[in-house]
Amino acid sequence: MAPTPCPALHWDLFCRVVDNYGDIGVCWRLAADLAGRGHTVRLWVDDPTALAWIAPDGTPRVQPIHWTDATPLPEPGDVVIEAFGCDPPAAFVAAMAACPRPPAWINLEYLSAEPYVERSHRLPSPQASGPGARLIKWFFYPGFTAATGGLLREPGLVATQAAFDAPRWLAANGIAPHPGERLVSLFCYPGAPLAALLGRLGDAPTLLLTTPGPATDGVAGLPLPTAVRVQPLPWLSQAGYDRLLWACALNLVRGEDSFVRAQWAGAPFAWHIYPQHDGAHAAKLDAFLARHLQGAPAALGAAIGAWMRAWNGLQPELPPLPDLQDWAAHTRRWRDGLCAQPDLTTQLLAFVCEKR
Ligand code: TRH
Repeated sequence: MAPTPCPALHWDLFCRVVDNYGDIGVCWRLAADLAGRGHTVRLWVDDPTALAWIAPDGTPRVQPIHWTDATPLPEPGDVVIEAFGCDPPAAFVAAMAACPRPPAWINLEYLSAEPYVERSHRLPSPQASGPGARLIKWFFYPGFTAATGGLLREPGLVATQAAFDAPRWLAANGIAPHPGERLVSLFCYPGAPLAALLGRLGDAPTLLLTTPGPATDGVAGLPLPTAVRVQPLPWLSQAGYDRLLWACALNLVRGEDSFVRAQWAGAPFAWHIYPQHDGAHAAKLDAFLARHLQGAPAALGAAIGAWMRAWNGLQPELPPLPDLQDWAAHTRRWRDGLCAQPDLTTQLLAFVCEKR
């Protein structure tokens, strides 16, 4: 049966910046994607600072709202998304409950390839008490399989990337690789084995493009192999960062949103996973690797897996880089498989239309 077309809806998307930029990065992607499909979005964010570089020009139909305890609360829209379990204000939830037709209420969760995601996706959480008593909050999980909510992938992404003029974009952004130099982007947390990375990159002429923060700070002062040059970058807009990923031969990414965007870029990537004190990130990385490397030639799969585990300090020594051409071919196959699945926003729209 064809999915019911969803009318243009009014969305309230709540985001708390816990740390770094992934919370607001994911929420901005979702808000912009919804707006691109004709919906209007109020993006409530407790710390909008990063929007100044993530989305310097904003986008039509997305209204960022600096969310503080004093922010006046309007009537809820048609859909309320709380990102990563950040509770909307109690008075807002009470207003939702008082609506003749309450908004669909969705908790958009973190991305993981672990099996609990398929079990938990689309589960209801009936509210037994509190301001939202009798409302149902629904869990919506991004993921890599058909039994999950999929990944954010705005319409037109593949075509835009295919038409991308890398040399022109690089020149416009002051990035001038020498002839024969490969480009590598670096976005990581503190603690990445950067000295070992530089050593491994030294096997071929490389221009390493470092992002602000731990990447640029961590590389500064380290001895460089003769084949490696380093260029620190300013913060780019999200659209600019995407293009950086499209232009590079290898992308070292982190967190959630840059990790997903590297997969759409289709170039070899390594994920620096957000480290958790209880060590839970190791299982999360391994769950991703198991899925991602399924179907890769055995030696290549083992090499990519070992490299990513070592990049995350989960095995002692950073091995030589896997062959970048073979790695690229595998990454493109993986991307094509993901592209065959419906994207997260499409699935979210169908879910909302079903539940309203
Ligand atoms: O910044 P991150 O590490 O974010 C998060 C948070 O740590 C969060 O608490 C954690 O739970 C989550 O990861 C898993 O990495 P991420 O998700 O890649 O977010 C970075 C965002 O910044 C992403 O939207 C891309 C964007 N970005 C730019 O727009 N320009 C840039 O120049 C760079 C380097 C990134």
